[in-house]
Amino acid sequence: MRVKSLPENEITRIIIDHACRDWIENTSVDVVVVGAGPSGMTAARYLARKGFKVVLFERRLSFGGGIGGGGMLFHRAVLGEPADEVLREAGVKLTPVGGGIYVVDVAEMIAKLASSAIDAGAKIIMGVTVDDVIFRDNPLRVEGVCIQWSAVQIAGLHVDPIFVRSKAVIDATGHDAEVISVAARKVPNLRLELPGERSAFSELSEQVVVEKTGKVIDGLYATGMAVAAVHGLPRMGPIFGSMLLSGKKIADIVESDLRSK
Ligand code: 48F
Repeated sequence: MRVKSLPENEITRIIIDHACRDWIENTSVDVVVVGAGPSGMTAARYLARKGFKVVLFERRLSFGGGIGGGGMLFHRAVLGEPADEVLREAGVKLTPVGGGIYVVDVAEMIAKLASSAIDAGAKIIMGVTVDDVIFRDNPLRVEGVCIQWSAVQIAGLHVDPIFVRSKAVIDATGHDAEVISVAARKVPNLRLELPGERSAFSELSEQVVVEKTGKVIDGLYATGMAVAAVHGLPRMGPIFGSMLLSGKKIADIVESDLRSK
């Protein structure tokens, strides 16, 4: 068997050519999702499936956010109905444990949430950190994000970011609600204070995180644990139903806002 290959410079040229095409295509999109955890990948899947142009930026070089750690590194997660439907649609195997609760394997959940978002048409770019928003006033609104290579941030280099414009930005960054936090700090007149999440109360939190999922200001939305940080809600630990349902709900809210414009 002869394995085909290329001269080294050709490998370089093809990579840079195609990566740059992706970047140029994604400088202006319908929706930027920040964070490839359970809520972000779910939101990206449903929005792409609805026909929107979606780019998801993830700081790390891997998918999944808090899924992979399961509960204290035990590689299983639980979730309750009706969130099982979100995983069933992605082909994840669910084992019922009674009372409408299911247990899943975290590696399978990560892989299939990511592949279903990509198959639906969402573009996921890893190794990119969103470090600020673009805003406009009269009326006050968010119109995109500032992005930076995560490696530049980790190295502590002084490098200006670049910009991606969008009709909607979804903060799916988890417990610290990083995008909304920076907007609260740096956008004048927003008058938004983030109380941060509270201690654990899983049953309550699974309910209220989904209920409170929504718009923060025009163009800026919260999903997943970012919702708990914005509204001062309790944490729930390794039960993931609300993360999936919050991602699905924010996709519906963004769709309705974008279609009514
Ligand atoms: O933390 P994460 O999994 O967020 P989530 O969707 O789910 C929370 C659960 O995993 C769990 C829980 C409930 O069951 O308590 O913790 O709310 O995923 C957030 C992702 O966002 C990335 C981060 O690396 C992670 O993969 N991220 C965070 N900040 C940024 C970011 C940023 N500024 N730019 C890009 N990615």
